[in-house]
Amino acid sequence: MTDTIAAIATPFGSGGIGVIRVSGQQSFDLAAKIFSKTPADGEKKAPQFISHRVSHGFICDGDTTIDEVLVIPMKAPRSYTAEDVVEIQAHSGTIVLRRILDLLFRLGARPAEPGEFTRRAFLNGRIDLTQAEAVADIINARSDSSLKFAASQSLGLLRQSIQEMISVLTQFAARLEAAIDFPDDAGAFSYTSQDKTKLQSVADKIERLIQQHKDACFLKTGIRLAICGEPNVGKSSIMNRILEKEKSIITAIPGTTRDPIEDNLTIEGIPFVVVDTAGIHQTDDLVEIIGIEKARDQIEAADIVLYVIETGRPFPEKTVSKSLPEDKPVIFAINKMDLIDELDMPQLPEKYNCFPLVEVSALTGKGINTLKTRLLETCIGNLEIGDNAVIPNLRHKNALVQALGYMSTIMEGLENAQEEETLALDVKNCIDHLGTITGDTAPPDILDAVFNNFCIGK
Ligand SMILES: Nc1nc2c(ncn2[C@@H]2O[C@H](COP(=O)(O)OP(=O)(O)OP(=O)(O)O)[C@@H](O)[C@H]2O)c(=O)[nH]1
Ligand SMILES: [Mg+2]
Repeated sequence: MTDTIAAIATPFGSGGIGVIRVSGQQSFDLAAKIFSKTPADGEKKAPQFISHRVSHGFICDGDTTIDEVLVIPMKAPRSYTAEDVVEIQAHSGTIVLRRILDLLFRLGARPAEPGEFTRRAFLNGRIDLTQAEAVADIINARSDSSLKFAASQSLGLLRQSIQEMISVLTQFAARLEAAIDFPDDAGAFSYTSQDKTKLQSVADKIERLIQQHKDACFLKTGIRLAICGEPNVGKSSIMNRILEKEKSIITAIPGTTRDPIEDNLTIEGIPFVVVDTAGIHQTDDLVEIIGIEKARDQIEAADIVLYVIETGRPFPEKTVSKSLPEDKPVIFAINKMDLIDELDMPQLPEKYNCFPLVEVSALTGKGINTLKTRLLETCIGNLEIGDNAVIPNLRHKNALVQALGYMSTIMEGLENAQEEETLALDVKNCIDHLGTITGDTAPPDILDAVFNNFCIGK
């Protein structure tokens, strides 16, 4: 890998500064060719780059000064890619940055592919695959919580945990191999209670990581909240109140909302995807019927359902019992509380007493904060995810599931005095699956899948 790559590393658009990143063997030479301590019309002074020291000067193209810049040269391996890297901080503006980049391309650099800088950091052994993926997660983080988990992963905590497991399995594999290769010296393999404890703890760890993925994946993608109920009860009004913007159309005409309408929201750093749906009731209107089907699909797809009823109307027992999901949390909201006397509160039938109930008025905003708190409590109240928790992503989880399968085969095999060759193969397969998580045994297609998710310049 000798070619030198360059790309704009900051987002497009106007801003204070824009950064061009150059990485590869030629990066210092290329930067020296376009950089001068004086503007183009002055006496050209060749720069003396000192690693990790900022140089101030100008990028010049022949007689033309393109921009006044700061250049940060970083000698390998103390750089993002672990290669020679030069970062040029110019005035941000697409035209200026493009001109500098074109100059670099003319002199021999080539445009970086999406994620190529991070891919090089991985291939040069500076970071493992979990850390590379964390870089993408940090860039794409939509909320404080997902950023926090991505940050802990970028510190290498997941890698550490995987490597500890691989180390236990490797030692175990070595003893199996010895018994296979040198039966006279090593004797028959004996499965001790200590082995059992160690293997069990690996299996437990894998299981815990899989569970943490399940618990936390909605913290990354957003907890899906479906707002549903009968027509005209104020679902769209509540949606807009929660979002604090006019997202859904509100009218006094029942059946206003047809297609599901969704938007993102964070409550205390936790991401939600809120979906407003069509009012559910008996109707012959074809368009409404389709809307109601879609509403039911949204209830199905949701992580939590907010069931809205309104004051002054009898509790819609029939609709509720037909629409309530059995397998996910539900919160009831009684809306339009501004219309009634507090003493005149509608009562929910006893069988619904187990559900949290919040009284709100979408008109005045009363109760909306309580509703948000209740949503948070209901969704994440039981999660035990510490600040430094390691949260595997879907790719990691799939590898963990495979590894766990092998762990149970291995442990079963040991109990049943399975032949050592078969056991050794299962242990190897288990190690390989764990290794795909950190990238130690990742085939090229996994690497492509990971790095294709990146943007150019990272
Ligand atoms: N007084 C009062 N009126 C409300 C409140 N919330 C909503 N409304 C009114 O109730 C009517 C229906 O509100 P929407 O938010 O469109 O109700 P919806 O449940 O989305 O209705 P559909 O989309 O037709 O199912 C509108 O006229 C709102 O202004 C409230 O808290 N108090
Ligand atoms: Mg509506």
